[in-house]
Amino acid sequence: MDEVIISRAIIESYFKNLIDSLDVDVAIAGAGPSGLTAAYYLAREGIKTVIFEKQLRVGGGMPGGGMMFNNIVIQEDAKEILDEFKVRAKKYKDGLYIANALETVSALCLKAMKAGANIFNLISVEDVMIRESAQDEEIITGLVINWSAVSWSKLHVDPLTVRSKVIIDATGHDGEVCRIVEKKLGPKLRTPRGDIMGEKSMWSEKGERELLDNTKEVFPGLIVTGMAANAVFGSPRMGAIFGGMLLSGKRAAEIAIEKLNVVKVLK
Ligand code: 48H
Repeated sequence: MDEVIISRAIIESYFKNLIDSLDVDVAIAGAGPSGLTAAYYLAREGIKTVIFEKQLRVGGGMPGGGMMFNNIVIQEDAKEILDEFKVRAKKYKDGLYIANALETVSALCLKAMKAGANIFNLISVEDVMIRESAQDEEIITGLVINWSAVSWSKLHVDPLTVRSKVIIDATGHDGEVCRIVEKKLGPKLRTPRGDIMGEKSMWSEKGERELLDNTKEVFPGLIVTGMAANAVFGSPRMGAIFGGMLLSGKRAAEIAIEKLNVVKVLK
């Protein structure tokens, strides 16, 4: 057992994967529940999909459940997504199910990767790549990425770039990709004011209801999903009910597929 061969195996295979992910169909920022769900439904259709996750671990806010009690609540509408991921869920009351947060995150991650999505942890999205279309419309054509350790250590290190036909912002409460677009290009988001409207206080029913409408192309080439969608469009937070995140991730995948002109209906 040669330590150098172990090192070579890791480095060679990692960089082969990374190089393979420099030009993709869909690049997703954030491996929380919405990003992982989107990645699964895209990869399942043979669409080349990559996720860049800032943190060491995947799952975003899901492993924490509610106030660190690591169970999550899922409503009836999203139960079929749990079934698709083979997550065990117990009926709690009419229309509400309870599932283990860690089991759910593990299933989302495993199924997304087995479907063919690449996930890179410890890589942050710090900017986007912009081009002009034939109609002089600004369009996002890629993500600018860097090791998370660079920003955490406040180092001045230039980033690298990934080209993608469609980008999905699944960065949660902060809506980081949309925030970057707003900062660099001005108030040009497809919100009523053009800027980020800001997340509103807790109202589970309204937050979940508005989430699917908020999941949309918010700038040419950029789809927003999950908590980021509610933050961008000024809808409420909803606490530890996660059905909307799964449904929103699936919806983001459907929109991306429409944009990629692959005419397929997701089951
Ligand atoms: C790469 C990044 C970057 C970046 C952040 O927060 P998440 O879990 O997001 P969602 O929308 O899938 O799920 C939201 C849910 O977890 C939640 O917070 C709920 C339901 N809250 C309700 C309430 O009332 O509070 O995951 C986002 C992921 C995280 O893993 C981040 O580390 C990652 O995105 N991320 N990755 N580049 N610039 N910014």
